[in-house]
Amino acid sequence: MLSEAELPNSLISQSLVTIAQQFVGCGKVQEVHPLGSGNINDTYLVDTEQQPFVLQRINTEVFSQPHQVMDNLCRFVSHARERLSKAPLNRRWEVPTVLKTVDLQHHWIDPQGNVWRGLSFVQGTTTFNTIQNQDHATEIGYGLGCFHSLLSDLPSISLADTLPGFHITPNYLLQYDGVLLQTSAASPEEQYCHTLIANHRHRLSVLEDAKAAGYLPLRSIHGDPKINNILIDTVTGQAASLIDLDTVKPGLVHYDIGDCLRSSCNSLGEETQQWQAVTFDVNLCAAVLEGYLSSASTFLNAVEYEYIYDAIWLITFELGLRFFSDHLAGDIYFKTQRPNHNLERALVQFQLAESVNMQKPAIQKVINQLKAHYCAEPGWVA
Ligand code: GN1
Ligand code: MG
Repeated sequence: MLSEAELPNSLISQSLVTIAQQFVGCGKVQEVHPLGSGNINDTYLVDTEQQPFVLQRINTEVFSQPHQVMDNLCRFVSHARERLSKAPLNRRWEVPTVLKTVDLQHHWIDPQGNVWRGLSFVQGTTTFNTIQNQDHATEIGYGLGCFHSLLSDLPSISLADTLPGFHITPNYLLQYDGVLLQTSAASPEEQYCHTLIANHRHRLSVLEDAKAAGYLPLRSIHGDPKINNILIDTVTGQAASLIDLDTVKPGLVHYDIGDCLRSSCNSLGEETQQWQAVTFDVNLCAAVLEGYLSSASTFLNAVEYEYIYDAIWLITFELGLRFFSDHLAGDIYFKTQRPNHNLERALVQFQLAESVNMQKPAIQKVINQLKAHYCAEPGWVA
């Protein structure tokens, strides 16, 4: 049988229409277009006679238990809906709907074993790969804070761990060490990455150590709240929803805070090829954190504030390490568009982490000021 890459485009879109039809029953699917720029799943927008919807093929190489991914997603959706119906927000906030198949299932398995799901498309919204301005930054932060706050009373134990090891930085270091044993001569850029990892490897367990010591609680988190997963209302400019809910599972809110800040405070974006020009913008960081805490201060405890700086540096560095290890391993995890793509992405994240490192006093000052304003509990020093 031909793989998808070998099929003519007309046949691919024909089979996508057939797959999409599983989620619309008697309504007719008109067209299916690729959507977004995800590195893991395949995502499409489906035009139908009625509402458009989002069709996704779950990457089962990454998510080996797709049923659990869907169970977590459904649990999140019903919990967030209930919260919003009991205590409505005074602004727009959308929780996507999981579409049922014609057989009333929350996913569909095609004859090749691919797992597909349908989700509602949130109308009147857009996303950005790079930050637009300070107001956008505040809304990005608010969106994450709102999401965390809706999940703050969903015990993390009620969600399955659908991606063991995700954001456990010491595990990524072990994987890097394993790949390193099998690699030969390094280019100057690769050598630069190796040196950075050697310089910082002693710092990579900071969040896991704090978790193991009981300082930081496991919560229900998003896992991947990067800038382009936060939908912005096209009229008001306000955050309206978080999408890409595969990694909703137990974790530290710090993974999310770090991921949100590393993706929104780098004005050149994570796909830039000018890695040496990448910097971390502290003013944007202040705006994102202000927006975040305006919603998240209701549940965030004093100790959690103490690890925000560490999270910003660590999750940035961690993504550099993940991209670099994948480059060394032959690009087996993240989708790539060109040779050395994962190396370029790694350099961007490592440069960003260096910029965070150099600006530690300024970033910590922002966090301290926000803590003084938002945190009611007494101080605590880690
Ligand atoms: C992956 O597929 P996408 O783009 O939503 C990755 C994230 C990374 C991100 C970097 C499950 O997310 O952790 O931060 O790429 N998701 C997974 O762009 O590994
Ligand atoms: Mg994702």
